[in-house]
Amino acid sequence: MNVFSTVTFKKVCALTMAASLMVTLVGCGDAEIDNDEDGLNPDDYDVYLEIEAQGREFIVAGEEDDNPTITVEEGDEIGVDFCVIDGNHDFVIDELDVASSELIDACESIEFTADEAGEFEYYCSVGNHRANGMYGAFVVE
Ligand SMILES: [Cu+2]
Repeated sequence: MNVFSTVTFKKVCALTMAASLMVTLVGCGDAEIDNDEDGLNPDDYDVYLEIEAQGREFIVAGEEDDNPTITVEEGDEIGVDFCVIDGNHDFVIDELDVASSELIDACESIEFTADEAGEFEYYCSVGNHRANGMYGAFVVE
């Protein structure tokens, strides 16, 4: 059963790479994600993000730095495939009413609209993760 799930995830990942060009190998790692979801279709969103949580870092596909600043435009429809690789984490942006489940070795798809301009923070609300640096800027222009 796990093997089937893993294969399914990798197929989806490969299609996503072909479709978006935004995705780096970071998003398609060797992590054994127990992923029953197919993930989102990047074409359905103004901005599609593949984000992994690992240690105290958010790794955004296509970005060199960990916990990078993410910039979108007001009104953008945002799709996020969020996967927790290591530990237990979530993905939260208070001002935009975004809050994933707290996940362990799992993925969750998140959809929201950037309906308010400003400089916000995405972060992990688990334990003291945010205080230990698990956050980045989320800018809506
Ligand atoms: Cu965390």
